[in-house]
Amino acid sequence: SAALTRRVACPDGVNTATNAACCSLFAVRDDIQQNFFSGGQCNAEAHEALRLTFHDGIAISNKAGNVGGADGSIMIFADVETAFHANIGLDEVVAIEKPFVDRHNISAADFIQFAGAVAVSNCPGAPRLPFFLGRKTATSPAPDGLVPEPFHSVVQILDRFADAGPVGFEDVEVVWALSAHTIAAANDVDPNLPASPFDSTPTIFDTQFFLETQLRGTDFIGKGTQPGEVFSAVKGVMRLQSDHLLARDTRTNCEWQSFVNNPQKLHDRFIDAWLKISLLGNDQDSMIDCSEVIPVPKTINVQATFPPTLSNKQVEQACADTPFPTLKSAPGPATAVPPVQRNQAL
Ligand code: HEB
Ligand code: CA
Repeated sequence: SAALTRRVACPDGVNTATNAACCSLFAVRDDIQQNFFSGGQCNAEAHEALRLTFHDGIAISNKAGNVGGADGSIMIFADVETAFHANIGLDEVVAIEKPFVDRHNISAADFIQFAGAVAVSNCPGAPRLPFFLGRKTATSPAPDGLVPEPFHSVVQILDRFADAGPVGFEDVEVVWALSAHTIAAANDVDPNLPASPFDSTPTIFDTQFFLETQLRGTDFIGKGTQPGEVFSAVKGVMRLQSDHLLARDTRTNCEWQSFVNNPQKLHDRFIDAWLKISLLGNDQDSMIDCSEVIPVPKTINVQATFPPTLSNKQVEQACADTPFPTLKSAPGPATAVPPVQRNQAL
């Protein structure tokens, strides 16, 4: 639109912002892009920064009076929270992020969500996530047991999300949030195989995750099953039991399938679900919209495709209302998807 918005010049002499409070975020952004995400990559660190937004945010319970949420507790009380089983591996990303918090004028709570939004912007095809500034700071660690595990049942997972905050998450919103697993890998599910991606395109924010989890699983990525791991359909890809079950459960299967080859829906709904996670325990109306500081992601123009040698024949149709979309198969023989790369300098 051509609406005129009055902008303020930032003290850095380079940037302008709609709210002066957002000015300090430009330097934070440039620092993490350079020194955390290897020059704006959708690498392992970017994935971990996104996972951290979820594990800080979701740790709030309506049953327990809605204390916590996106309050930085996972960093402020890292010794307590990164020892929780569900937070396995997050000690590393917390340790990497901490010095950035220390050298900028930003709270741990805001930094975690800001870094996650910037991280996602590095993944081609991603939506530009909104960022609001001004979270409350944790005064105590979150209790254990609030972060879902891959070996939990669908009922356990949906109940946990429904209990997160005064409003909670509807079943479909859980599916929306799981779009995050399109840019994700597991380091600790099978400790012998770190960086095992959840779809064939872990550096691209596409709909392959929703497609590939609906295919008949044929093998483990490694030597055998780990708690929370099931057969995957693609060599080199790991499938979580939780994703497998949500793709098939009657409460969630049609929503799951609806994302296949629908990048517009993927964008719109992930923005909704992630924003809600990023604000858990906080009041959006009293916060400042600094979304303009988040970089604009590269766009992609791809059709969802079955991985080589696979087709509609391997779909385990779960949604009873709508047939699975008819899609092409990628050409060539089946090749193993490589592990996700990390920033060697960190
Ligand atoms: Fe997630 C990863 C689980 C949700 C984001 N996950 C992951 C893993 C697991 C999980 C197990 C692996 C780890 C390791 O490392 O080993 N999730 C899960 C569950 C759930 C989830 C159970 C519920 C259902 N996520 C989620 C959400 C989000 C996420 C919601 C956001 C939003 N994740 C994530 C990411 C990742 C993950 C990003 C990747 C990381 C890396 O790569 O490192
Ligand atoms: Ca992907």
